[in-house]
Amino acid sequence: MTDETKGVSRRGLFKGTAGVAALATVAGTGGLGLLASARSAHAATGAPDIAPGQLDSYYGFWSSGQSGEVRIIGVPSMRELMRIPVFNRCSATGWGSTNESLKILTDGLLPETKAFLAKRGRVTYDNGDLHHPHMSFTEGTYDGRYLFANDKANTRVARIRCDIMKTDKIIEIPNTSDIHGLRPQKYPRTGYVFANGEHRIPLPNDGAILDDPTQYHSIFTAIDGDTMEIAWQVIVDGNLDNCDADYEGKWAFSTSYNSEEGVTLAEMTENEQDWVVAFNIAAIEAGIKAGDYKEYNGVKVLDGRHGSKYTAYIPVSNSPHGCNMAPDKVHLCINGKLSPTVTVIDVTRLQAVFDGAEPRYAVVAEPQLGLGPLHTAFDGKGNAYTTLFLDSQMVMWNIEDAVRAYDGADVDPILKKIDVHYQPGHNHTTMGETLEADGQFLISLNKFSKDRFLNVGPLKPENDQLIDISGGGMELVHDGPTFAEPHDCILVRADKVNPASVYDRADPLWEEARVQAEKDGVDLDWGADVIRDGNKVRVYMHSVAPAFSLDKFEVNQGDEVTIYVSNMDEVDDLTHGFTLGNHGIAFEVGPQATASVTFTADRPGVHWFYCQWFCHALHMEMRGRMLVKPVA
Ligand code: RUQ
Ligand code: CUA
Repeated sequence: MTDETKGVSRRGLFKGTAGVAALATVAGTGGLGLLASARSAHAATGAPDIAPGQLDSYYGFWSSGQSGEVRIIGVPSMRELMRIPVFNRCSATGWGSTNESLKILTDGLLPETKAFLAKRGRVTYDNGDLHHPHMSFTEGTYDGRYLFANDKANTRVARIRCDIMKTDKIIEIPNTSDIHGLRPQKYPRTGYVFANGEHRIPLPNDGAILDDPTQYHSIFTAIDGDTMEIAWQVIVDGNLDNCDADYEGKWAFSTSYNSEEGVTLAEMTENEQDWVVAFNIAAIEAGIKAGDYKEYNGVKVLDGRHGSKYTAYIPVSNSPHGCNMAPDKVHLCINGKLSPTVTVIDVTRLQAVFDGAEPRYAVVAEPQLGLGPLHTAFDGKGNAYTTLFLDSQMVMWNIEDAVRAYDGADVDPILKKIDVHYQPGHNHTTMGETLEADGQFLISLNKFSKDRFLNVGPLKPENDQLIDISGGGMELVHDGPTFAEPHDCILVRADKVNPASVYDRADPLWEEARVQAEKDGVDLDWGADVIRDGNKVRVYMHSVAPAFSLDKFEVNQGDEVTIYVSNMDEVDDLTHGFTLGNHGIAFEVGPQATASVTFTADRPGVHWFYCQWFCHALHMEMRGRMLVKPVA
C-alpha cells in the first residue's frame, strides 16, 4: 500500500485513481479473480491461510444489533462458528421457549415491565438491540469468564457464560432508558460493568412531564459483574453515548452529546461543544459509603451533575461518539463524529482536573483525521486506527506524533489511509482493548455493502472487512457479509477462551428441574416417568442416541404438561433435540444437559415428538408419541 490516499477525502478519490481501481474490481474480475486476489493478499502479507480443518487464532465475538444475539466468528478465516441467543428468540435452541431460558429472560425484569407485558399476553420481550459485547477482565486483559452485552431497545444488560457459551443472566436497568455504551472494568478485575443510559427521561418517569427538559436525566450505571446486581447509578448532564474504563481502576468515561439537553434534533446539536464525562470510581464508592445518594427503585443514585465531586466534564467538539482507552494505559481517544478530529485525553492528568485544573488541561492531542471519526482501535505499538464513516476509510495514525503535533511540532500523525466498503462504524484490533494488544488484525464493521456482493434484494448484508496490520501497514484481506447488524466486536486470542465440550450434570442452568425431580422422587438422569399432580403432568425422559427413554406417554386435554429431557450421551458434539409436532415446541439438549418446556395440552390426538439434531444413523427414528385424550 502507498500513502497516496493520505489526507484526501473519499469524494476526491472517486474522481481519481482509487475510484477507477474500485470500479475495475467490481466490473472487471469475476468471482475466481477476486478469490485469487484475496489468496495472494494473504500470501503477500503472511496472514495465516486457514485450510479446512485448521483452527483460527482468535475468537471474534460479534454483536448483531437488532437481531439481538451474539455471534462467534473465527478470525482470521471469518467463518461463523456459532450463534448465542441473548435477547432474541431461537428456533433451533428453543431460547425463549424452554423453562430454563424463560427464567433467564424474565427473572431480571422490573415488576412494572412484567405487568405491562402480561397485559399483552407475554412474559418477556421478544426483541433486543445488542450493540456492545465485551469480555470480563482480570488485570487489564481478558479472563475468559463472561461476555457482557447491552440491549438498547429494552434497557437491559446480559451476561454470557464463556464455559458453555450461553446467556445466564439478563437484568433490566431501572431509572434510565435505552442502555447503549457498555464496557467492563479492566482493572483490577470485572468487577463493575459500566452501562450508559442513552436517552434522557424524567426521574421518576410517571407521565407527568413531557416538555420540561430540565427534569430529564441521563444515568450512568455500574453493575456488579459477579452478581449482576446494580452497584450504583450516577445522574449526569447531557446524553450518554459510549463508555470505557482505564487500566488502573480509577476512572470510567462516557462520551456525551446533547449538552444542550434538548429534546428535538435542532436543540440537541445547537452547541459547538459537548463533553466527555469522567467518573471518579473511588469518590463514588466513598459517596455511597457516606450515604450521599437517593434511592430510586431500590438503586442508590448519586448526583453527578456539574459541580459534583464524582464527575468531571471535559469539553470536546459537538456530538462525540466512540470512547476508546489505549493499551498504553495513558491515552483515551474520543472520536469526533461531527468533527473531523479525535480528542486525546491523558488520563494521568484527570486527578488534577478533579483537584481544580481547567478541564481541557487533560487534552493532549486533537489530530484532524478525516470526515466522520466514529471509533478507534489500537495495535499495542503506539498506533491508532480510526474509522471515518463519511469518508468510508480507515486511518492509521501515531498517538505520540499527535501529542507532539498538538505541542507545536511539525509532524503529521497520519501514517496511512485505506478505503473500506462502506461507511464503517466500529472497528477492532486483535486483543486491542487489553494490555495484550498484539497488532495482528483489524476489523472494519461497515454499515453498507452495496455492489460488494451478489444482490440479494433491497435488504443488503453488512460488510465486515478483515485488515492485516501485522506488517506495520493496513492490507485489506477479506470481505465478510453479515446479517443485521454487527455494531461492535472483540477479537480474543484463542488461548483465552476454553469452553467445555459436554455439560457438567451439576450445572445450575437446570436447577429447578433438579429440585422438581427430587420432589417427584424421579431420577432426572435416567428417568422414564410420568408424574400426575392434579391437572399438572410432569414427563421425565432421557435420550441416548438414537432413542428417547419414553416412546409414548398419555395426558388429558387441558393438562399443564412439563417435559424434561436429559441428554445422557457423554460424547463430544452429540447434541439431541426435542420437537413436539404442531405445538410450536422445539429445543436443544446438549450432551449431559437437561432442558424442559411447559405447555397446555389442548389438541386431542396423537402427536409425534422427534429429535431435530442429526445425531445418529437412526436419527430419523429417534421419536415417540404423545396421546392427548379428549375430555368429554
Ligand atoms: S455505537 S457505530 Cu451503538 Cu457502538 Cu458506534
Ligand atoms: Cu437425537 Cu437426532
